[in-house]
Amino acid sequence: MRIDGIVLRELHLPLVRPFETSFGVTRNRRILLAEIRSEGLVGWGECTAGERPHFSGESTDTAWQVIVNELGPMLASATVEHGGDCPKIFSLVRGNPMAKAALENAIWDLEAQREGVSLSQLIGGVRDRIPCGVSLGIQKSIPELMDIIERELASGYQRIKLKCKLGWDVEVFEKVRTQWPDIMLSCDANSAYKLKDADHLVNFDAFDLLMVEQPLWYDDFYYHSMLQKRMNTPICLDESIRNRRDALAAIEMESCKIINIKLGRVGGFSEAIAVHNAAQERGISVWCGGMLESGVGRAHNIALSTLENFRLPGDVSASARYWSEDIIEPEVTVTPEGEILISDAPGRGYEVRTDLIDQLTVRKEEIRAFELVGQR
Ligand code: OSB
Ligand code: MG
Repeated sequence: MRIDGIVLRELHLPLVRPFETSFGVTRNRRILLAEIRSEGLVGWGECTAGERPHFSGESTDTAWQVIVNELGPMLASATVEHGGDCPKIFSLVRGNPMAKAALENAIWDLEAQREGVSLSQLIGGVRDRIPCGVSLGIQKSIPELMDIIERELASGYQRIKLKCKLGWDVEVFEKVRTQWPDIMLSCDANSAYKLKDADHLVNFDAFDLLMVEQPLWYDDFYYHSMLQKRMNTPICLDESIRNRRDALAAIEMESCKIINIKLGRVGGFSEAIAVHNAAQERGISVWCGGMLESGVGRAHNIALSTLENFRLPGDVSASARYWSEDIIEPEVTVTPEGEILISDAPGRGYEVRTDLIDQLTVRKEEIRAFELVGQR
């Protein structure tokens, strides 16, 4: 495909309510969108880096720098036919998976449009609907959390995930389980605990949790495998899994029984599919995580979730849970059964509202091929 233009934008989008994890509170998102034009088509990708480098080493600002100065010019200077060509094109740049995914996923979107198929069909998706869960941040009080859970269950969501940390864990699980003995319940620590907390973590086993996500260090497999030997609750890894090799190591070491796949964290669709396949071949279920995405990233998460081994409800939920107005049309909605229905329109399946994006844009840069700026 001929690349006719790459534009990077930063948008400011306030969340409808703050989202608190063990590493901090997010109130406003700074979202990077990559727009790639090719032969009359437009592909979109979202960079899922956080505002601060707290979930991973990337942030909105590091990603902006790496896309504008490195990855964007590389892509604009390359011959590209498929989304799957991108990892090789970007291979000189180490790390920075969320920056890479923003561009790679826009190419996958373009490729699907060029082939006249949905992104789900292009990647070999097998579902016409996906099961949805919600990720609930740490709240001011347990009664406030209980009200939120009641509302989310009434909307149909199939699984409730509670963010947790020391002081917001067993007491909370206890109350929630007493009220709702049978719901699918899980928790996510975002690395809030250390191995010395193992005796405490073993108490989680009393609450029939579907999983505990990333209890220990963000870059660890070894201590998670030690912990898994002591706990019945399945460990799910999120932060630790950067690519297929990590998934293989974690599975081999029995560091986890479930893997959360995030497109940004693994660098885009190519690696996400590779992690999915590696896990499937070894009988390890996966599900699709979220990073408080706008509609563009959400559309990609939805397509990814249609692959066969996405067997558990993801953190992929309705636009209205995050935004007063999303930047896609239609917005993402969830059925009373807690499912998102998959569009079979070509590409990402949701129109991008360029007028609204223009209003929300705070910076914008047209990216040039290396030869045009006389670099390298
Ligand atoms: O660990 O899954 C996580 C949000 C930001 C950073 C990390 C995580 C999350 C979530 C939110 O859990 C999931 C969502 O997008 O709703
Ligand atoms: Mg997580």
